[in-house]
Amino acid sequence: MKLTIPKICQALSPTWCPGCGNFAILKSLQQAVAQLKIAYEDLVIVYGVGCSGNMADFNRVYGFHALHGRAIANAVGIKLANHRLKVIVVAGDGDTYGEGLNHFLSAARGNHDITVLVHNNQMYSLTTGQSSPTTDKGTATKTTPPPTGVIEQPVNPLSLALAANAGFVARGYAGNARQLIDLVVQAVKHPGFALVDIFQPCPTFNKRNTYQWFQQRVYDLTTQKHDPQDQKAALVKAQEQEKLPIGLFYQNEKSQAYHQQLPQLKQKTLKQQWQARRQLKSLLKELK
Ligand SMILES: Cc1ncc(C[n+]2csc(CCOP(=O)(O)OP(=O)(O)O)c2C)c(N)n1
Ligand code: SF4
Ligand SMILES: [Mg+2]
Repeated sequence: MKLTIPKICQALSPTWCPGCGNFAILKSLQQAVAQLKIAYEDLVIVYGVGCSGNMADFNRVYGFHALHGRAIANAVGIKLANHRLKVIVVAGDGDTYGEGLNHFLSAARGNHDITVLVHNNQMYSLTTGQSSPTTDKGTATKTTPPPTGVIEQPVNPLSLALAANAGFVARGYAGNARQLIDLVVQAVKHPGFALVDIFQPCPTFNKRNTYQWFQQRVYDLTTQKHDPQDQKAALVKAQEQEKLPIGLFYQNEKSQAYHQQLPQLKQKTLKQQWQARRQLKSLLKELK
């Protein structure tokens, strides 16, 4: 059974605040999954903990709501257990670039075949607005009060991913759903680690990076002569700060995923091999 929009849509309505960028990301992901014509049993979405991760309640697909900062680790495990599955991660900037940063870099280095969608609202929003690793320097938050606001420089997710040799690096924007759908489709098709960092306005706690703020700064990379196969050019684009490019920064067309390099997984998935060798009864006997 192929996943279609009516099949994916959960009866529960999202509980996000009015105007939250998560609505557009949810709809874009659902559209992308429908376009990809993935079978119900072939998709798993792993969610982080956060407003973003609450999407677990709004998609009717196989899913796993991981611990905060451990969405990517769980996704890698699921992919290695059954590499025939498409595995998508939905997590926040805090989850991915804070608590989960080591897993993010490791999965990129390993070229694990997962698609990571980061709802980057530059804030820990579910816990009511503390600064995250992507909060702009100088921003006043509950944990970084005036007069200084955030003292640290923000991390640059795209530069980090490129430095770790991620094979697919893109940036989307909740205010451009058409482009976002396309980026998610391309990311899921990419054989290897794929990052789509998504600018996600949080009107409740991030009063700085608003829709209006982004509208004045974002521009589509395809309007410039950018070659997505040029990793160095992608690094330069990722460093731009006055204007903010959105689109596909880099794609390694020769990407070979982690599981494709394991001879043990050529014929059968790990799950199939496990079932063949160990029956539950004998396992239980062993544990007695
Ligand atoms: C290990 C751990 N640390 C902290 C928390 C508390 N916590 C829950 S959600 C959250 C912030 C989530 O921020 P982000 O990942 O950016 O998601 P958002 O809510 O912004 O979508 C924090 C700190 C937790 N649940 N587990
Ligand atoms: S707090 Fe921010 S991120 Fe969370 S639901 Fe509300 S607007 Fe969205
Ligand atoms: Mg966040």
